[in-house]
Amino acid sequence: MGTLALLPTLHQPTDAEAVRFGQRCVTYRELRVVTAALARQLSDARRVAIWAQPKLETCVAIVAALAAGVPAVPINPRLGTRELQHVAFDAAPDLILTAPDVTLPEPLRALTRLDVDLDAASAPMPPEPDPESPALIVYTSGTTGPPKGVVLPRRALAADIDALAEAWAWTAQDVLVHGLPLFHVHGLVLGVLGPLRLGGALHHLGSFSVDGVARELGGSATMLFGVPTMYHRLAAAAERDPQVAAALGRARLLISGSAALSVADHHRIAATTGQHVVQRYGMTESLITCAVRAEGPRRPGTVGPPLDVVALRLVDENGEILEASDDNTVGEIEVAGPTLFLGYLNRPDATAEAMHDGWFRTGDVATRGADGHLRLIGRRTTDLISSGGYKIGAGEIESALLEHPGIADAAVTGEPDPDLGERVVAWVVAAGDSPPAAKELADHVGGLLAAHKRPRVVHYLAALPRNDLGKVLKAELRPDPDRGLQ
Ligand code: MLC
Ligand code: AMP
Repeated sequence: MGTLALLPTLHQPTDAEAVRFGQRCVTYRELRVVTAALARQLSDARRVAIWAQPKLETCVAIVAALAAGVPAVPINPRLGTRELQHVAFDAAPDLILTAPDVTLPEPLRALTRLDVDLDAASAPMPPEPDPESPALIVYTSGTTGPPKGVVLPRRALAADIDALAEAWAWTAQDVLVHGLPLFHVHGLVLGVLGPLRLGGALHHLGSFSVDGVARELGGSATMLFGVPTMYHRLAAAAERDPQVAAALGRARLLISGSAALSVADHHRIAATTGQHVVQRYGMTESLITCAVRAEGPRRPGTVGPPLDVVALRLVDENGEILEASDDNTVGEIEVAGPTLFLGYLNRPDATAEAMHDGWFRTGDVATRGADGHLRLIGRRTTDLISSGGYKIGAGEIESALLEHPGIADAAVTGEPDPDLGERVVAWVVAAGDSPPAAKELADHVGGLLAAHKRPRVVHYLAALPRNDLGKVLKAELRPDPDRGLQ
């Protein structure tokens, strides 16, 4: 098999450990056997959904779909009814792959189900699919409307993992630990396909815990991936418990992404463990585009320079390219290169809006230092809320709130939260005299959408401030002392 394979390790498997979830693990040789057998069962499918619980079966299902060349749609098992209906309709998978003993929710029951069998017998590996063919469809929130399916080709996954391997000297000798979900780029592309492409091992925690991280880094794990909320919790734990600090101190690299790691948490971790957390920046559509290098300077608050294969520029509001490297001039990040997606599924309009002349508009604004390191300042629009590493579209929650009969008008914003980075805040105008309680509204949103999208705070107003065009002026939202907050 040539070097063009996405997962070369499956074509020349060894008895080295590939993926471990607690007591359950597979070697590369075992992974090849089960994935080749499952891939044969997928050969007629046009697209498959994967019920992406944090389990070994999910990793096997993803690898099998990749081996078969069938685009895989990982599904967050905590999605609400509205999101499940949307994904099932939009992605229209022929099959859903799941671990055995799972009860699928109603919106997915009409799909043909295939349970992942870890005891399957050997079969030949299908031929390597075209590098330009779609590999994954990952749903991500925009500012308005339901999440969009980001279609990622095989070459983007391969190019990104290889560039990160170069940046972090990441090799088959590394054992990665994380407790990230398996339906987003961070946990899935970097966290599962990364080690598998490079021939190293993944120890997945099932769900994130400080104790799990400390246990693994105190053992054979060499690298940790996490979102800032996780590092915030690790920083506090390392201050309380010298054993946690010692375990973190042993890591080769601690890597943070998906949201901004605060300078304060960077310093807290450095003070107790001696480790300077490495940040990297990216998006579902572009994969990871910037990273602090393992051997380079680690300035807190920066996400490093662009990866070697990524073209990156800062532009002003008129689209003029900014050449400044003064850590001060602010521009929107645009990226180009082999790590980019193919487009949004069924949304040529949204794809055309996001792309121009081969450049992807990220919507993130940043400055650049003399050393080429980027510092993220925020987003061009405030309608994306960054909570615990998840991106939450304000428009989606506003629509859900308006579906409640007791709500006449609604706006959603984010406000700072020490643990999650930002928390969801709803501003509502009641339809009648007795406004629905905050808990009722949170439950209502949590039923339609994933639980992490529920408003944590609800402000009741007489009317929302709007401009002449009827657009809500979110910067002017203020609590109404007569109506209050819940
Ligand atoms: C969980 N909850 C959240 C939340 N996560 N609420 C708001 N925002 C979040 N992010 C709620 C649950 O609904 C639940 O509510 C309660 O918190 C406890 O649930 P839990 O699962 O025990 O939560 P916890 O362990 O606290 O989760 C925090 C977390 C998690 C940081 C471990 O949010 C997480 O795994 N985040 C990772 C997100 C991620 O992978 N992003 C990558 C996107 S890819 P209740 O009321 O029911 O108790 C990307 C590209 C890139 O962005 O650059 O990487
Ligand atoms: P998603 O589209 O869900 O993949 O989320 C991508 C968004 O996460 C980016 O547009 C950024 O706003 C944010 N993000 C990712 N990494 C970082 C980081 N290291 N620092 C700040 N924001 C980040």
